[in-house]
Amino acid sequence: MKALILNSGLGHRMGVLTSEHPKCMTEISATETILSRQLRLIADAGIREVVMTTGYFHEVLERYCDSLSLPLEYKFVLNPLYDKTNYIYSIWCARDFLRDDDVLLMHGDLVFQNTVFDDVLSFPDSCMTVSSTVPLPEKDFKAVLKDGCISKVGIEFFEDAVAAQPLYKLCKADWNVWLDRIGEFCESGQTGVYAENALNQVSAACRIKPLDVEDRLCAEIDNPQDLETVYACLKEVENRIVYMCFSTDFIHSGHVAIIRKAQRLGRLVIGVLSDEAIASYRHFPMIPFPERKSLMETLAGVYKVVEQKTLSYKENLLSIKPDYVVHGDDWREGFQKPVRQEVLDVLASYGGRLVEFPYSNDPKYEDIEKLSRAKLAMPDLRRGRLRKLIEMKGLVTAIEAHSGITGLIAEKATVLQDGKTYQFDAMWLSSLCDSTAKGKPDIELVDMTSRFRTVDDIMEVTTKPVIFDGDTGGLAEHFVYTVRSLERMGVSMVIIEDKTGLKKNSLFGTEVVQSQDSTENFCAKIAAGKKAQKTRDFMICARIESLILEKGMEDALARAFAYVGAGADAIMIHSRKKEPAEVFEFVERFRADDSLTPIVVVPTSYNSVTEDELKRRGVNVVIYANQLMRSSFPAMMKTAESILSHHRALEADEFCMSIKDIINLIPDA
Ligand code: SPV
Ligand code: MG
Repeated sequence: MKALILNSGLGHRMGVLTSEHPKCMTEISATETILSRQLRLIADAGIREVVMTTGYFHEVLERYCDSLSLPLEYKFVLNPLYDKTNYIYSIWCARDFLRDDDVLLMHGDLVFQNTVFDDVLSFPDSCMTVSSTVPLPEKDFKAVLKDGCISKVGIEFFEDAVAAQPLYKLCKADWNVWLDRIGEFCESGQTGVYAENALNQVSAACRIKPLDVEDRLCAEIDNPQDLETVYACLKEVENRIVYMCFSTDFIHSGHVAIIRKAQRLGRLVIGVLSDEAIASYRHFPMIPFPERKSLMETLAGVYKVVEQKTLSYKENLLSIKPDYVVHGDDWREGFQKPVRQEVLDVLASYGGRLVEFPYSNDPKYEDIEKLSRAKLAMPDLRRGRLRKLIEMKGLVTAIEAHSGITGLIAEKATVLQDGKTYQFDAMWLSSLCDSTAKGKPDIELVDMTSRFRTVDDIMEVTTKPVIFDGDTGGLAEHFVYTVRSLERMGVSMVIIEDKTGLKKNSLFGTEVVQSQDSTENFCAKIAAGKKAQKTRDFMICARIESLILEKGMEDALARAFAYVGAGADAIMIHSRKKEPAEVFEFVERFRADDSLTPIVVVPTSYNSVTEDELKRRGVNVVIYANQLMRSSFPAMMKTAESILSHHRALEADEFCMSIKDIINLIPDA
């Protein structure tokens, strides 16, 4: 496509402003003239060839264009009769450069918004800009519409007309028809009329469609008053604030494209989603917030970068009050739909607008995303993430997983509530559930090789950190090998309980014979484990069974401090009481002396306590230790009984997930 800019006229009505240069060189902002703005937009759009008709001050004009140093090739065509003819003749003078391509035609005194220009360029057919909202001008162009096309353009038409501005995109075939008629006019001496007079005779063959710019800026500057209006309007347009939010770890060309589009609407403020918000909505960010913020700050044309603390835009929108929010149209459906609705509601409350661009789901971008997810699953990256999450969130939640499929539930389950998303942060490799899944009692009967196999099954399909239930840890001489193996696999934390001999599940309490290890022995086991580990990331958590075994609070606390002294990275206090009182007391007293060591709890029996309450009291990790297993068993039993009683599977179908959903749950490799 070529641009054709008509600059042969002088613009007498501009007075002294055009005493030394043509009208197109009039300043319309602190940094731009009408012409420099047009040329910059043309160059930014990737158009290279500009045909410019000249007349008054043609040498000044040519020098000025060169001085702008834009990546454009100019063909200046001087209309030798510039003071006696209209631009119809200037076009005719330039005809040899204008036949072989689509043409973007504009008058040299036209100022338009970026987005108007974008819409003209992306219009699929030949078009002319019109406005259905601007009142019909007395002395300027109006277009008469017929059958969805422009049938006449001129200043004398008022019926069935809309205000029109001489900014056209003309497809080659349409343009050649018009150009031929321009030639006929000029050859018959009609050089003092508008080029549109020729168009009006061939409009049925040209089929130029109206492009309604409504109230966006697209105006000619004819006199100093127009200039003042455009000056103010441009300033307002360019000061508009545009808001976009990013959660990405990396910037690909799709992001850059949408950023460029957003920048054309005004000053771009980018919200960068906080680490915590990303971790609870998608996956742990590969790159921490300060780095992601700097990345955005380095992008050309970004006005400001701010933190967005939640998936909800509300807080930032109410404080920034952007004129526009820009987003891909992919959030109209699915998980982010309510977030979008909230954005629309907030924008409506103060008159802002949502602009959605088509979402590009280029497989190339999906591959990059997949690659980044795959990295999250790698042992070295996964292992340290639990510690980071504890530091970042204060309280992390883990749900039990005992197979690949339950791992996927732990990985994917998401709830959106009050503009926030909730997911589990980590997975708990429960000995109870791992044993139960194999139909075996929780007595350290399932050996480590088999337990590691479960870890591997889960890790293969997930990215979240794993907390391993190490039971008693066995002999210290064996425990050191367990630590090394878990660490190598990318497990983040092993929890070992201070019991000895034949271990039984803690929820039996004193109903069965269970013996607690001596503090000294257990400390030695912790110390041996700490010495064996190779990385700083891996955590050994000491689980205190004193309350389960009714040995009293003092014993629990004394052991807790001793275990921390032996090197434990965290303490788990277990209780099987219906109420959390003893756990609260333990936490309060432990925290009085130790404000740092993470505390882990398993609220299975005292399950009415909320995460908020536990966090407030100083707990750092909440493990939902067996709920997936316990809920799956009755569901499966019900299905089995239904099939048995009906002698067919039809009635059980309503309890079952569809095959399609189950297939979708399993990711492709
Ligand atoms: C497990 O889940 O295996 C545990 C926690 O050790 S509990 O069952 O509560 O003892
Ligand atoms: Mg266990």
